[in-house]
Amino acid sequence: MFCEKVRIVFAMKKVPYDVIDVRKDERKSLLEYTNQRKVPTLNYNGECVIDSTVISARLEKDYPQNSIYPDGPANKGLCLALEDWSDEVLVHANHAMRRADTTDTKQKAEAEWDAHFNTLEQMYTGKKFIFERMSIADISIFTQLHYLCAAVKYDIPAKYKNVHAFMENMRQTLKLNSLADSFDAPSL
Ligand SMILES: N[C@@H](CCC(=O)N[C@@H](CS)C(=O)NCC(=O)O)C(=O)O
Repeated sequence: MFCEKVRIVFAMKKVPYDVIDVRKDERKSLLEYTNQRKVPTLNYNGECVIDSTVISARLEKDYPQNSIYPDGPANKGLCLALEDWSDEVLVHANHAMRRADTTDTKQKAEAEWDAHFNTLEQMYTGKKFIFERMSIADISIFTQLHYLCAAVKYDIPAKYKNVHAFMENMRQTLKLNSLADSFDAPSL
């Protein structure tokens, strides 16, 4: 999900990049290059940049067109807080759902997601995006929900109409044929 988040930012900025799939050498090359195991890691013309939030901010600095942040410092702060909430809190709910292998753990994971769906349902009431245009907050939230649908294969309950409308809107904005597709468009 964090690599997908960064791929969307690259596409928005229309910046070309190469992908090195570190699964192929069990992350040996990644460990050698960065001394840590997490992806995404960006070799940015020789500069090592780790973490999707840091990579996104780094790209924004050099490529401010199609900004990933809303206008104004107050909304930018809120946007960064929501990005962090999605990356740190929704990801936990995804891991819980992915690992759930008993009725009890499945129920607990569903309850955790229900609380987040209720939050998101309110957040997206009458809105395509949280701020005036698609921001890194929407992208982070989308990548977590997309992973839940496409990888964990969990169907978001139909009663969360705003969440469904948001996903459909993001699918169209990102030019995905279906929500099961992964994002690999070179530019948006
Ligand atoms: N906060 C980081 C999270 C990155 C992360 O958790 N990456 C996972 C894959 S999605 C990973 O590489 N885990 C491997 C490990 O921790 O060994 C970000 O936004 O980039």
